[in-house]
Amino acid sequence: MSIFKEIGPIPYEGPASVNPLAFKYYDKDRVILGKKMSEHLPFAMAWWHNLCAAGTDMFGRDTADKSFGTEKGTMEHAKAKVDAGFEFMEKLGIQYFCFHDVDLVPEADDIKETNRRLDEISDYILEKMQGTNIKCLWGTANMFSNPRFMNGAGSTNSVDVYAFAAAQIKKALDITVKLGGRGYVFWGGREGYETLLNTDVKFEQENIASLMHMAVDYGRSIGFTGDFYIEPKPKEPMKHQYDFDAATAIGFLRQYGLDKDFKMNIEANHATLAGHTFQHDLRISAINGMLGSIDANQGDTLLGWDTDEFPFDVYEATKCMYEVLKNGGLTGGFNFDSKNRRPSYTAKDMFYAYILGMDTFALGLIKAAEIIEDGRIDAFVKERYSSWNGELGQKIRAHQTTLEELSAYAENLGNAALPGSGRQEYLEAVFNNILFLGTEK
Ligand code: XLS
Ligand code: NI
Ligand code: NI
Repeated sequence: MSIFKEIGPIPYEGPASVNPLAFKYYDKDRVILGKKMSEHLPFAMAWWHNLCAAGTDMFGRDTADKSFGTEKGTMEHAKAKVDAGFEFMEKLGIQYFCFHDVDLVPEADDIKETNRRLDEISDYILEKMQGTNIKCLWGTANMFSNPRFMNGAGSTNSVDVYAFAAAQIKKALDITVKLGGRGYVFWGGREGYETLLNTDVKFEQENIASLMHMAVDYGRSIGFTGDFYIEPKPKEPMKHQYDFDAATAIGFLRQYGLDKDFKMNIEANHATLAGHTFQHDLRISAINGMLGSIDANQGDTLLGWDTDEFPFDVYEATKCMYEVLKNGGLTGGFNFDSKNRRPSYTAKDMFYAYILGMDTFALGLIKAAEIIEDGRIDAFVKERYSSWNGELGQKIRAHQTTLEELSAYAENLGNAALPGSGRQEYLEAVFNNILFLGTEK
């Protein structure tokens, strides 16, 4: 039984096509730098935005109908979401999905019953997976919606709530492993504080770390070989969130000895909320060996919250793919943690949104590869540091000099010449040149 009857499989038709239900750039078998596009871009559908969220915001109720012909809040609805999700992914050629436990089933009052429902639905998902290439990219536990998590999960002031968080993580790990998940995410939405007048930050951070250690121990004990991820975000819903940005999260992981098991899941809109560019947080993760996965979306610079828009900014996608290519790819993938704008409420809009996102990243991949092959930007960066190639630079890099020696050297120079020009405008012109190659008349 088809849910999206009016929509067929989405073909690749190329940039000249005007068919809105076709890819213009995402050509899954096209080879870029020796690898197929589909391997460079392991796209994932976010269960929550695509199959659950229906447009409710702070000021108004649902605009979209995501009942899929059933009554919401029932197991029948949970199964209809699976049917819809698989049909959707197959029609778009998406090979992965990401989920929170409570996206899959309605939460019961008793966690034992919720867990039973999770067993039932994951059996159903496993059945659906057969005969397809679709797998789980990552799973996570929603430890922010239920009122019990008002003060956080790992950071809560209540030891009972902490135990509930542990129970949810245990089950979410079980389901992630059962569905072949590549990763497991911690997004600390409520791990933070509103006021220091009531908060013991050190105590809370130590408890979060303990919970993560228990998750690693349990995950490894049931055969989970993938990566754990922290998904940094500076604020929203909390005023101060502990995983502010990649640099902060990496420091936390190192401090508590979690850095071997964890990597970053970088979300574009979270990086910008932290006052960084998306590329900045990708680079910081990459140079620390921790660029694991990406939540592909974009924010709005005029709005100070997580708008989770479908990515259409090709500049940003190109810079992202440049980082990913330089990183040698991802162990995770590209999860569209993105939602349709509230007035785009039809089933067709769901497809348009994913086509937009996938084409934007495909274009970003094509252009990032061209930037690397063109070589002008990489060559400039190399040249910019060329003064380090001499004997002195090599000595400093090898930690074989002292302040005394450098001071004597500087005194000999008398007056240091200015460093070479940064040439930002030249480089930006090169970037544009490569992005818009082919527009000549
Ligand atoms: C919210 C986060 C969330 C995580 C998963 O801002 O992006 O959706 O990706 O819990
Ligand atoms: Ni987000
Ligand atoms: Ni996210």
